[in-house]
Amino acid sequence: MKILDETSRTLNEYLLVPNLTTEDCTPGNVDLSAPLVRHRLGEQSPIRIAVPLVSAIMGAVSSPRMTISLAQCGGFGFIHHNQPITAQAEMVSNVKQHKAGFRHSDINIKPTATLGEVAGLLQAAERDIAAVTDDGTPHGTFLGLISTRDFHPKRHDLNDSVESRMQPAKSLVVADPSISLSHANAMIWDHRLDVLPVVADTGRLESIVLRRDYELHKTFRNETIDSDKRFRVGAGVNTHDYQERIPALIRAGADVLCIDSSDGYSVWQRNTLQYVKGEFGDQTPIGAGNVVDGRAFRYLADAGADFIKVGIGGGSICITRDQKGIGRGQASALIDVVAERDAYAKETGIYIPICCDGGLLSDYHMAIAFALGTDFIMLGRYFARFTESPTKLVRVNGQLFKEYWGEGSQRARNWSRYDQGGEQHLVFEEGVDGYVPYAGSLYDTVTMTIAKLKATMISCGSTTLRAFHENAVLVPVSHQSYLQNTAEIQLRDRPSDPGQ
Ligand code: MZP
Repeated sequence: MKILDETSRTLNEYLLVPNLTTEDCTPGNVDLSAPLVRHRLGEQSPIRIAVPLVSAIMGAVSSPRMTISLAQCGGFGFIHHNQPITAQAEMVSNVKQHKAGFRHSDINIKPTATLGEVAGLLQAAERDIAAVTDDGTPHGTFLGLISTRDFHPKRHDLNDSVESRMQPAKSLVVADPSISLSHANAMIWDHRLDVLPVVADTGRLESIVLRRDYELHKTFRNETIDSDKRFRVGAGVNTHDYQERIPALIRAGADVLCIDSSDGYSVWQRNTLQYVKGEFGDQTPIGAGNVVDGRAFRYLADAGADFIKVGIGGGSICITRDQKGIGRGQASALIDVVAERDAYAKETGIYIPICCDGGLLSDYHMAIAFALGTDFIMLGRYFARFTESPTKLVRVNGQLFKEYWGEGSQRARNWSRYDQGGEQHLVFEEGVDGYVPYAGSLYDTVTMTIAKLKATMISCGSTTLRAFHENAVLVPVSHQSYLQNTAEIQLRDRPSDPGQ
């Protein structure tokens, strides 16, 4: 028996102390790009992501739609493996069939439709925006535009009619369809518009260009998409059927694989890594995990892992700590693994990125994780809240929620993630099945999260994640100051009492 000489700490238990902010520390100068896979020190990782956020390998999170939307924001998604091999391969090839670039709207809706009907149409067509015409056809007079942003539960009643939400047509510029996209976007900027309808000579509505697409286009930076403008996509795998699953995923176009297990410090992960390296060389990068200490990091690094995920028991839907007494506070786990990653890089000249997975309950926890040295972050609950996640939107007591369940719950029964080496079923649960408050489209919230991360880095005098990690000054938070902060948040959230 050995007892570590430390207290297991969560990300919640740290705050950042500002450093000097200099003239070059502006949001425009902050570079959030991160390496995704191993590389030699001093060289660039062969795969980088523009925004260091990746979606969890979970059935309630990473659908093709989520993966594409996240890639459009500069992040990266992993299609889950708790499904037959052909179904997962189909999802991967679905993502690869989409070409990155500007998305146009071709849905036309009658102005008499209710917002609920429009929401249904948009969801079915996997679109965010639709045009409203007077007779509901592309030939009708163009009246306005409606987007999924209008369905944000806090802002609008679902029973409002489209007409009451339409933007006045005079605020829109109508352009000839032969104009180039760059010209269209220049017009959007000049006229300070969010959208630009493109209309054919016949007066028929052809397409719509969104300002947001233009902004997202600028964040692609070639790291998130390879030369044929296809989105990059990841896929989860397990340590059981990998000899059949992995070749099928590679054929379907998966760019990166990740062995998905609640406890990655096992000979089964080493065998899977060695199979991939033996069969496919360095052609197909593969991550491993999850681990919570330096020993496990080194074991998987030596076995060939291209990145390593950190975190056991910290997931918002996870009850592994209660069921098995296994885990470690996410901050303590990161500090240990980051130290081993850096020591490994110094010894071998090979840098293996690490991914902080779970235990991130708010945006500032992400900033703490980057300050502690994670290269990128995997999120489940955060992404499950959005329109783009594959789960049902439900109304409970007048409020909208999305379903969200753990892979170790009875609902997912992902036995290959929690397998104890016995029969192929879950003996006991390690995850819960619940709901998360609906938060509208991914784009708005991710944009906000990015802005917060940049603001934190600016306060800490850093314009790159590496500099942020090297310069960060952190301080542990006392229990008393944690309680005071929580009380202040509750005070801010309480509606003011008119009687006082
Ligand atoms: P979170 O972002 O919801 O806090 O955590 C997501 C992470 O929790 C996943 O990436 C995965 O590592 C982990 N997870 C998924 N299912 C379970 C479970 O059922 C779980 N226990 O812990």
